Amino acid sequence: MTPQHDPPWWQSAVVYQIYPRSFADADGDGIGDLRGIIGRLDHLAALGVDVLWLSPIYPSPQVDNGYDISDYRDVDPLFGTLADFDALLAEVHDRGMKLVMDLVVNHTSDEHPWFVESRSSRDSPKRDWYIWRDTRDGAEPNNWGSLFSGSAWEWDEATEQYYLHLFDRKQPDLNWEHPPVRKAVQDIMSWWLDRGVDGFRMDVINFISKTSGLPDAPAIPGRRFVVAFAEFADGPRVHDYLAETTLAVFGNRAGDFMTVGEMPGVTPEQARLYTDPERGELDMVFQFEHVSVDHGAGGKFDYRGLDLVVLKKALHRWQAALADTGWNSLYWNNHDQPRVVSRFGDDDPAYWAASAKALATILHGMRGTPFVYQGEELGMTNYPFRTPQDHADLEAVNHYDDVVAASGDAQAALAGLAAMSRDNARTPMQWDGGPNGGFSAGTPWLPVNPNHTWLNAEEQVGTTDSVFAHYRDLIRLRHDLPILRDGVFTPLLEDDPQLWVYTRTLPERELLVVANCGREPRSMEICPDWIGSALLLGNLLGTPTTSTSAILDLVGWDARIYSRDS
Ligand code: TEU
Repeated sequence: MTPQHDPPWWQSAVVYQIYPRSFADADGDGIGDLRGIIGRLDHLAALGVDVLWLSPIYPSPQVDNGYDISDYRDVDPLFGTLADFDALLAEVHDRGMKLVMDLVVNHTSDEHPWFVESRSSRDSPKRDWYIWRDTRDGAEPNNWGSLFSGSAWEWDEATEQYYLHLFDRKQPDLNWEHPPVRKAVQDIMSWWLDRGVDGFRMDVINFISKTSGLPDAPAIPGRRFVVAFAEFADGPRVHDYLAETTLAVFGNRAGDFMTVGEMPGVTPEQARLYTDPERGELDMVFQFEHVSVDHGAGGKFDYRGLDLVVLKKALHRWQAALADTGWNSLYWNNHDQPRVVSRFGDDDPAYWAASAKALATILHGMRGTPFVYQGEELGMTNYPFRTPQDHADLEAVNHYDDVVAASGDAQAALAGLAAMSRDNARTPMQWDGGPNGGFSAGTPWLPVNPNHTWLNAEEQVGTTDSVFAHYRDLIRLRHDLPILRDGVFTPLLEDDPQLWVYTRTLPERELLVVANCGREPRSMEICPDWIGSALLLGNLLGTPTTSTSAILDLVGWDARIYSRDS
């Protein structure tokens, strides 16, 4: 039997996120599917990842690409069948990997039978499953805005009340205060665990408890609706709900599984509570501070570019906050974020590979569980979006329509979308240089990035100095070196606008991670203890295998991990 105090398995694991719609299309309809994933599992085994997280595959009207679920216990025919799912799970387990599901239970689709029943009449037994309110002075019940533009309330003509939707109007929020809702969620989770899955990524799970009375958010001049994070994120009963769910679903088997809660707006103080193992809520959370550093005052599409010091401090704050209690997730990318090599790196062909590897080195050297989003291991870049019609995502389309309706600057809006649109992450996986990048024999639902002719898996897997090889090496280090799990994180040169430097320390060993986050060469003085230490991993060919002097000369986007016994 494993002693209780052993570190949980997911602290030395690396997770890989699959966005099924864009990963691999086996049936040629232009949309990825479960059979497609099965056909590409060897790519993931070669990369060495431990856990696969599948973005939603459940039946859905697909207004938000499956984050609007109409049946929690089946597979959307777009992606296959439950039998395909069972086959996928078996193949994943055969390769020694695990699989976690995306659980979207802050809201359902408005086409879910629960909501259909709920809206059928004010007396419906399911009325209280959602959040219904009367008008206030003939208008919306409060000033909350949807994260996808406009009001967070939708008027229901038939029953003459509004329902709350923090996202699209086709994503009504569930009422977690109503005990049968919580029981229904637990039953869904148990159903998937019985099928053999290894855990859950829980969508916007810090939004499930709203401030009682649903008060107005402080007004913002010039805005009718306000995205009221303070009123719905980390609300009064969220910790109770999570502890109750975890206990009911996992009981004393929690250690076998992995849970990660997606939490826009979460503070480090809250995250310590969510991830304190003593409290039995979640294993880790996705925080958003480091992926919000380039947002201007007008929001994410008011993109203002990168300040490296701000980015460093955001991530360092989280390293410090969860050093003693709780656990960090580490991510640059997911299906909601632009591609990191274009965003914080340099996707000019001269620096593309080095900067993709440097950013990977920085993230994977930190304390926490790293997440790799599909295509990140190849250094996939943002898409060259130009016209409004290029965008498929409802967030982008709504934003553009809002700007045009307000007769704002449409050109600036397009530039913001090009930099920040979620579609940047959602273009198909680039498997090879052939038609549609090897993603589909049909017409892909979003175009494949034209750079697939040279940026693709076939070029990189098996090539020693590829971005893929670098990710594979980082993942191997994570498995081999307990210091990457346990070592104390200490930032250095925090105010340097170009160098990213930190150490990881255990009593017997120390790692030094250095990265030059820019094109210009930089020299850096290291303390004498580090002279003669071994290069564990570098991102450029020809870096000397030991640090021979007190000065490290770093070329553009040079990144290195040194190791020494202490
Ligand atoms: O995202 C939650 C969320 O608030 C953001 O990531 C959001 O998508 C974006 O940043 C708005 O600017 C989760 C899912 O990851 C996302 O795909 C869904 O659209 C959303 O919840 C609703 O389920």
